[in-house]
Amino acid sequence: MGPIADLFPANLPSGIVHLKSILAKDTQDELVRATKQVAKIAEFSHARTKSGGIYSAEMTNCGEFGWWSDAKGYRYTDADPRSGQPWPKMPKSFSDTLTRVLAGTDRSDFGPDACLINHYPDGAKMGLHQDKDEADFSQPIVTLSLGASADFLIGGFDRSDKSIKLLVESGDALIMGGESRLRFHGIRKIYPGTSPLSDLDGRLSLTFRKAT
Ligand SMILES: O=C(O)CCC(=O)C(=O)O
Repeated sequence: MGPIADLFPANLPSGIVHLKSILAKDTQDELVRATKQVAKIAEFSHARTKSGGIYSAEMTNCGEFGWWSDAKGYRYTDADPRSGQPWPKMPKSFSDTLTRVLAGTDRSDFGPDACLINHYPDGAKMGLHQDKDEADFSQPIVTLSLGASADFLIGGFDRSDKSIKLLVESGDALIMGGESRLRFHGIRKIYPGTSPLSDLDGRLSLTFRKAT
């Protein structure tokens, strides 16, 4: 674990906690390795939006449930809609790391059953959206960032509300919960060539959720 001096930076909206440099380099490398194992079973692909567009980030999932999007809409499924096979199990390194990251926060009891993994090649982004396909909005979304740095946008509760940008870097964690659980958010841009991890081009976000 890294320094804790920046654990609670000022002026983030209530319910958003940015844990800067919380993951040691060898932990980040292990999470990348585990992600590659997941992707051998459920490969990354560019999901379709409900309206027929295509996400520029590639996605896959692990855990009991996975989030997916296609012509049928946005939803959690217990099997990969592309193959009909169950999503790969959540790697132990994912759950162990999450437990360590959340120890000492008021979210130490968070028990996700899903992890949506986004891979952003250079140039990819994610438009402002709300995460609202989960059953219980009292449960947070916790994201671990790996690889290239990115501008994470935090908006309001209407898409048109002003957003602020937060630089997220490899080894950071971000908790979105409480009053901020349903804020619009997205990824404005990836900073090409900034991944400190030799086995990762672009950016990975491991987004832990409680789907049910
Ligand atoms: O990549 C990120 O940090 C954000 C991902 C995101 O907003 C999502 O998966 O809903």
